[in-house]
Amino acid sequence: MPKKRTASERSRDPAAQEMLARAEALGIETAFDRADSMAACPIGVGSAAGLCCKNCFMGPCRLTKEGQVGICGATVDTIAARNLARSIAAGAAAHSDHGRDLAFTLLAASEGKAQGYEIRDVEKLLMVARKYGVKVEGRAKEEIGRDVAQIGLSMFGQQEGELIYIRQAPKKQQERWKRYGIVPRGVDREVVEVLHRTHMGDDQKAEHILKGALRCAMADGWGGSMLATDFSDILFGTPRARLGRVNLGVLRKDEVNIVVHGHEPTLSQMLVRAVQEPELVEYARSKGAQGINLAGICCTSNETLMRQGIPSAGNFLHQELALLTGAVEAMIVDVQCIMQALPGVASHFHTKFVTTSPKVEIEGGIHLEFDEHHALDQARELVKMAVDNYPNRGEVHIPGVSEDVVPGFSQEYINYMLGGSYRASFRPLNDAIMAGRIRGVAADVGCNNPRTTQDRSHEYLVREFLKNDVLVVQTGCGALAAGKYGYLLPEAALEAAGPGLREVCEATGMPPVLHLGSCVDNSRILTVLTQMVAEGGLGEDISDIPAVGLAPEWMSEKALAIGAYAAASGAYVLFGIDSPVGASAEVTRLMSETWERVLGGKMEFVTSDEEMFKRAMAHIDAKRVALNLPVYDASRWGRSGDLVFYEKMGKPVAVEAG
Ligand code: XCC
Ligand code: SF4
Repeated sequence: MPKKRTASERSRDPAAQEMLARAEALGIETAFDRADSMAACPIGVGSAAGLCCKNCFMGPCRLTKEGQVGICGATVDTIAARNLARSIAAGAAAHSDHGRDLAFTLLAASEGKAQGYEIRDVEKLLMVARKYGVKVEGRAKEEIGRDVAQIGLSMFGQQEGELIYIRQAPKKQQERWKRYGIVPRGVDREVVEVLHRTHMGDDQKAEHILKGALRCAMADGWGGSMLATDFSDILFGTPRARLGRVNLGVLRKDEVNIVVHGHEPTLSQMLVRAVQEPELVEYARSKGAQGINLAGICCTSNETLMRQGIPSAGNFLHQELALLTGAVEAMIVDVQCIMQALPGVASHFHTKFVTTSPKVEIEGGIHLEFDEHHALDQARELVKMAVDNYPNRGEVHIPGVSEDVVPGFSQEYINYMLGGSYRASFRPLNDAIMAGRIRGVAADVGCNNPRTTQDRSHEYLVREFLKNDVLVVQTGCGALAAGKYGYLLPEAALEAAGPGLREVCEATGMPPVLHLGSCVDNSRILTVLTQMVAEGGLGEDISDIPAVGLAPEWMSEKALAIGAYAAASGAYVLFGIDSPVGASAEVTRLMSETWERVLGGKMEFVTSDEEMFKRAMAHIDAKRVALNLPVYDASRWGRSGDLVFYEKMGKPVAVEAG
C-alpha cells in the first residue's frame, strides 16, 4: 500500500498545499489522494514489469517474462511500439480536432454566420493566406478568410501529397522526412492509418510502426496544431506581451468567479466579452457581488491569459483545488484534460459545473452545447447562470497566493521585441547564442502529474537552465507552473538568470522565460526554431541548434504526440516520470539512436530531474561544439556598471564565475 505523502511531497505550490489541507478538513478527495492510495499499474511503466496488449480479444495479453509473446505471437517490441503509436494518434487527433473546430469557426465568421466572431488580425490572415497560396490583392478580408478556412479544412481530408505547412520547415529537415517516409499526407488520414496499422494482425515491425506514428505526429505539429495556432491568431489576435496573474489567489472573494477550463479559445473568448458587458456587471451588483471575475485553468486559460490578460487560476492539478475554494460560481469546460472528478468536487459546494463541447459530456455536469452561430448569447446565458448562483455561496477560502506574469511571446512578437517595428528580426537572438551570452534554448512544456510533486520538476529545470544562461521557452501547464514562481517576469532575469542571459534580458526588457502559449502552440516553437535556422549562423536545420525540449511532468497522450513531432523535427526531447516503452529495449533504442541518425532528433524517458538536466546541458554544449561556437564561459558576461568602472580604474575586482 503506497503511503500518504506530505503536503510538500504532493505539491511545490503553497496555494495547492493550503487547499489540500482544506480538502482533508472537508473530507473531499482529490487526485492527489487517489495517486497516493492507488499505485500506477506497473505493467507498461519503466523497464521492469512487462507490457500489456489489449488490441484483440484473444488477449488482453500480459507479457511479463523474458521472451514471452502474445497469443498471436506479438513480441514486446511490437506491443510497445503499437501502444505508443496509438497514444500518439489519440494525442494528434485531440490537437487536430481542436484545429478543425477553429477552421469551422473561421469559416462561419468569414460568412458572417458566427455571432460575436470576426477576423481580428488581418495581418496574420494575410500571412497565412500567402502561405496557403490564397490570392489576397483587392479582396475583402472575409473572402480571404473563407478561402483560408476552406483550405484549412481540406487539410484534414487530404489524401495525397503533403501538408502545406511542411514547406515551412528548414529544407534539410524536409529532405530527411522524405527520405525516411514520414511526410504527412492529410491529418485525418495519418490518424486513421495508425489505428489501422495497429489493429491485430497488421503492422508488426517496431521501426515501421513507429514510422507511422511519426508521420501521424507530424500531421499534428506541422498540421492540425499549427493550423489551430494560426486560426486562433486570426480570430482572436496574435499574442503580444502583456501583464497577467497566475494562481488560485486570482479568485475574488467579493465577485462572481467564473472559471474556464480545457483547451479551446472559442467559447472562452465570448465569455471574455460577456463578463465585461455593463448589463451583466450591473446584474452581478444587483446580486450583491462587486463584479464578475473570469479566470482559467489549463490551456483555455493560456489562450485567454496571453490574449486578454485574463488571470489564470493555475495548471492541471489546480482544477479540483479551484473548486475547493468554494468561491467558484461556475466552472465551464470545453475539451481535454478535464478530470471526471470535477462534478463530484463541485457537488460539495454551490458551484455549477458546465460541459459545453458537443464531444464532451460528464455525468453530474450541466450540458449546454456550444454553437458558434450563437456563441455570444450562450456566453451571456452562462454568465447569467453564474451570477444567479452567487447568492448560494457558502463559506469561502481563497489562498492569498498569486504572481504577476508576462505571457504572449508569439514568434511575431519576439521579432518585434528584438528589433522594433522597423527592424523586426531574430538576429539579436541568434547573435546572443553564437556569442555564448545565451548558451542554448530549452523548451519546458507539458502537464502536471499527481504521481510526482506538482511543479517540482518544472521549477527545478527552469531554475537550473536560467542559472546556466539557457533561455527558456514554455507552453501549457509548464508555463503556468513557472509563472507561479515568478519566472515569467522581466525581473526574474535579475534574480535567476546567469550573467549572459541577464545581459540579453536587460537589453531587450524580456523575461528570461518566454510564455509561448497553450499546448497547440508548441507549433509556435517549431516556427521560432525554423526562423532561427533561416536567420543564419546556427546550422542548417533544427537539429543543429543548441536546443532541447522537455516534458518533465507529462501525463497526456497529446504530450507524446508533441514529443514525437518535436523529435521528428530535429529536437532532443526528454520526458520525465517514467517510460511507457521501457519494457522494450529495441523501441527505446529506435526512439533514441535511430531517430537521431535519420531525423536529427530523439526522444528519451528519464526518471530523475537531475539526469534530465545533465543530458540537456550536455546536448546543448555538444551542439555548440558542432557549430564551432565559442565554448560557453560565464565569466565573460555581466561585467556591467561598477565592475567595468573598477576595472578601468585599475582596482582589482574578483569576478565571480558561474
Ligand atoms: Fe493538459 Fe494543455 Fe498537459 Fe496541461 S499541458 S495537462 S495536456 S492542459 Ni499541454
Ligand atoms: Fe494478444 Fe496479439 Fe491480441 Fe495483442 S493482438 S491482445 S498480443 S493476441
